[in-house]
Amino acid sequence: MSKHKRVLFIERNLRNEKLGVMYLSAALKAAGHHADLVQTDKTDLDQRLADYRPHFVAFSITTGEHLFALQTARRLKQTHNIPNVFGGPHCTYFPEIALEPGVDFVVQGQGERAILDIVEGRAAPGFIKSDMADHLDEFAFPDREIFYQFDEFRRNPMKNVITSRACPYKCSYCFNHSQLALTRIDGETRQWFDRRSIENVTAEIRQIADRYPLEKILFVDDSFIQSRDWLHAFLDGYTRDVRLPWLCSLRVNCLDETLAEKMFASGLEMVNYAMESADPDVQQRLLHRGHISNGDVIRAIRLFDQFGVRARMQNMIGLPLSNPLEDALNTLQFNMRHRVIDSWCSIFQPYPRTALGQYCLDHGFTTADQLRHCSESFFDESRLDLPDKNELYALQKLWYFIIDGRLPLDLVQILIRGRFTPDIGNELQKLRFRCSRKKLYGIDDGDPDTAVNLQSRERLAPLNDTPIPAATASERSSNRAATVRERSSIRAASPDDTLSRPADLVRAALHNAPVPDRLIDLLARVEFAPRERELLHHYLAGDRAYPDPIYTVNDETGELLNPDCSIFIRGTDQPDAHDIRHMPEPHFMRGMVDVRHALRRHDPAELDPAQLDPAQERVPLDVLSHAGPSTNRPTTTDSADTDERHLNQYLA
Ligand code: B12
Ligand code: SF4
Repeated sequence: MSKHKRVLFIERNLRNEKLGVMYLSAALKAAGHHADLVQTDKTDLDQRLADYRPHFVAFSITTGEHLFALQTARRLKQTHNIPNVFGGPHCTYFPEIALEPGVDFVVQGQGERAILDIVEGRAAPGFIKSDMADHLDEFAFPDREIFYQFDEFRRNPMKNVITSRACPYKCSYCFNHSQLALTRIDGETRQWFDRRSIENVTAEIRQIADRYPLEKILFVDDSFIQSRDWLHAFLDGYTRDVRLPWLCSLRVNCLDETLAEKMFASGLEMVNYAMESADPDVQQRLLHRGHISNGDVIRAIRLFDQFGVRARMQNMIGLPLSNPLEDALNTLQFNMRHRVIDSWCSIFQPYPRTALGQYCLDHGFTTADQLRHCSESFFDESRLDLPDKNELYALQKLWYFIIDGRLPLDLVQILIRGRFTPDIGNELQKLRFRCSRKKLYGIDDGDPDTAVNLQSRERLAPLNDTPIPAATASERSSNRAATVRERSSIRAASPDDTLSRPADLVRAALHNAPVPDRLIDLLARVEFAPRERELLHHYLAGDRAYPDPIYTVNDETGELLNPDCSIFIRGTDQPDAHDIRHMPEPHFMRGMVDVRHALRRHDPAELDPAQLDPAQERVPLDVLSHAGPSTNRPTTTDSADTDERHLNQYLA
């Protein structure tokens, strides 16, 4: 039997290149083995197996992809009896996949060394934990050929590169902190973070440029600014040796003017950054993103603007709050007010083994079963038990267009109450991707669906002059008047009007809005209940249907403006923590936000001060009964241990 082994990586259908597979393929090839990749949606797997005759099949999986991988591995075990190897983020965070029937080898953590141990017969089947001992510079450059043998990946002018692994932050919805908890180095569990040398990164990019079409680099590091010193030195090296346009994700709290200017001068073209929620308390307590303030976000938006960097802000809606819609509208308003260029919105999906996933479980927002069947995509409907789920789904689908077209918030609040079928939702999602691609990457392939009536955009007042509702109100009523004149048959807001068909009402409401016609066509297919139709009539007649979201932030500092938001009540199981601002964990969010609501809905002057007395054991506002016990504990792992024991403890 040849000592050089063939490993076949199996994927269903890839839209993005996977650096993990490229790194493993490089490690295998450097040791004299062979590796290849098959996409089962595009190639007949049995034929490929017959042609390639692999010694191992391999699966690189994120959570969600594991179901297909397990099913395929089991089938191949029966039909071909080929040993399989599993690795990738899902195996790192859910190593119990090693216990699934039909699974041979499972690698937790970095796989470069482990895969060689497996194919060269040094590792026994079962669970293998990487010791993370290798420095990233020691790895061979990713084997790009395994992907670029396919034309769609090869000809893509933008290629992925990573300069670091892991991230020092601990956002509650992200898996990163559980990676930190399980990383064992030299026999001890501790935080692990590694970064490549500048020469190593630039040499890799030069090698890609020599071999493949390359116009820009997408750095896929979790956050590109982990160390300013490193980044300054990197930018010097990059400008000297590479000079290609580049894109990255970063945390805006790490950005300053000098760095922004230098990044831009070295070719930074586009950045991804996240605010997630505009409510500082949600950011800090629920999402554990305490390092970033709204003020940081506002400063960063100005810097991007100043240096002409295209920027995409990421937001998350459907959070486990008692009024997630209000939080979402508040965040939407922040995006509009600060003229975010490209705004991205996802629906929060609770992942098991994340702090926020656990929080949702502990506080009755989800069940263990729902958590296990978490979605592969964060554009699906919310899996949480939340109010206004339909509205949140519709808002996510319209988010980009609302911000890009500066739609009035009272109209938005009517539109999202329509019935958005999954079919319409998917169409809107696709349209959003096409429009955003054109706007963010400047790729205009003449797609007529993405065309926007720019004349109507010019008629709108600039957003930063005045707050949005006031700025657009008069504009809107004159637009509406024009619409009404054109349609001449409408006299007043009455259900008997010729515009009583929802489709006509929607078309009239959006008649002059700077949004693609395709969007209006899709919205015209949405069904509206009589109440919403009536509200649309009122809207067309110039009446406000909904007030603006209740709390707002200071444009300069990002702080909350509403004074009642600073009146906070204690939780019920922490007698010392009467003020939510001093509470260390996010488990009071539900109660806290409920209280805010209660306060806002009453005139604070009418509240009996006794009700707010922090000395009281309970607050006599019934909403507080939702606040649950403090059971949110981080996952911990034992330190030095055998791999099997480690797995057992992890599972326990
Ligand atoms: C770039 C990126 C993307 C890109 C590209 C995706 C891709 N598959 O490469 C895009 C934007 C498309 C994306 C989308 C998503 N992503 Co993403 N993404 C990342 C990011 C930031 C970097 C990935 C990367 O290139 N890492 C570098 C490589 C070298 O590391 P690696 O892939 O982990 O591979 C190493 C080991 O895992 C192991 N290994 C990998 N494969 C195999 C196979 C075998 C056989 C073996 C033995 C070992 C092994 O060895 C490799 C080398 O050491 C990571 C965070 C991170 N720092 O890794 C998140 C991350 C992978 N993404 C994540 C998520 C949740 C998603 C989405 C599900 C989001 C969503 N809900 O839509 C989708 C799913 C996409 C998909 N199906 O792959 C999570 C995955 C968590 C999980 N439990 O699976 C991560 C870990 C972020 C996080 N910290 O929470 N993502
Ligand atoms: S900064 Fe990004 S990668 Fe790091 S913990 Fe937060 S969400 Fe995860």
